[in-house]
Amino acid sequence: MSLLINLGGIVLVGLIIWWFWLSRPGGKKPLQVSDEVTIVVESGVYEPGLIHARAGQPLTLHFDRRDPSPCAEQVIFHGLDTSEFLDDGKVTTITLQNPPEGEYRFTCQMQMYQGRLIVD
Ligand SMILES: [Cu+2]
Repeated sequence: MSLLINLGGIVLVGLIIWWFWLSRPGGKKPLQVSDEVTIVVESGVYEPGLIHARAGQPLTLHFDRRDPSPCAEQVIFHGLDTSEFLDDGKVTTITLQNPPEGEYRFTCQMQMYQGRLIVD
């Protein structure tokens, strides 16, 4: 009898683990590998703020600036020697040719807007 109860407990624990940690396809969404991403610049955040790309492949980023404040006017890719001015109310496309493997921050010039680019 106690064996059955123990087995039942193990099955229950397994179900709980599966439910909370394994059955979440949505939880990994920001880390989908992309070669083309549209990033909305609004209210102090880049959306999405985390981009996952493949090394050795060109990466095209469309920055859709919806924030008129001067804070949002520039995006800087730290460590990639790339920066660009973003026109208010427009989409600015930046193509990174063969970004090397690594993790890079991209920010506005005052670093209030913060994003991360993972290349591997
Ligand atoms: Cu700023």
